[in-house]
Amino acid sequence: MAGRAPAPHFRPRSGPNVRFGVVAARFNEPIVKKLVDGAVAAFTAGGVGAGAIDVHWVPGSFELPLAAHHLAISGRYAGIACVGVVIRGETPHFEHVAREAAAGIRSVALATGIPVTFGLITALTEEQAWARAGGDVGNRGAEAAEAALEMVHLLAARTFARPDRRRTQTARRPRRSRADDHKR
Ligand code: DLZ
Repeated sequence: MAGRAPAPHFRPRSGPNVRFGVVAARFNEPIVKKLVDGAVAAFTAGGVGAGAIDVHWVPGSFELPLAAHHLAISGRYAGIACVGVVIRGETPHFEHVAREAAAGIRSVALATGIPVTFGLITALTEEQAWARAGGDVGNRGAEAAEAALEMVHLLAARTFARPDRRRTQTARRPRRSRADDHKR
């Protein structure tokens, strides 16, 4: 099953000075470069200024979460797209790399509250990877950038930023009044 990403329901636009980061893993570099190009193009199409997109390279996909974490806590970035290519080798090593990259990226997003998105290709062959790096099956880097833009927009929306005060208050335990003290 070739999973082409669904078209976004809407394409949120970002301010030109709102910064976004791309963290790219150098392993399988020629393919990853296509993901970086896709991510940068998607951010630019979303209104992000070319000077407001920083690309940071790390050795491999295993290193993506740590770099993303540093960028996320720097306070410089509204969102971060992680891109990399993990291709199955002769040993299960690639499974560890892919699993740790995915879990790590998820943890960074949850721990920091910054949208950190998953633009990794995990493929059985190089051919499959090329197909997902701007070939027949889309561009995972562009999809990660679009997801970051959408999440930044969503989290900035009033309903997310400011929870309904009434619901918060009714959820609290009622305060005991002085009258209650006299009853005891
Ligand atoms: C070691 C390794 C292997 C076998 N395969 C990949 C891969 O397919 N894609 C990738 O991005 N990185 C791979 N790596 C490198 C690891 O991600 C990591 O850089 C090293 O294990 C050093 O921590």
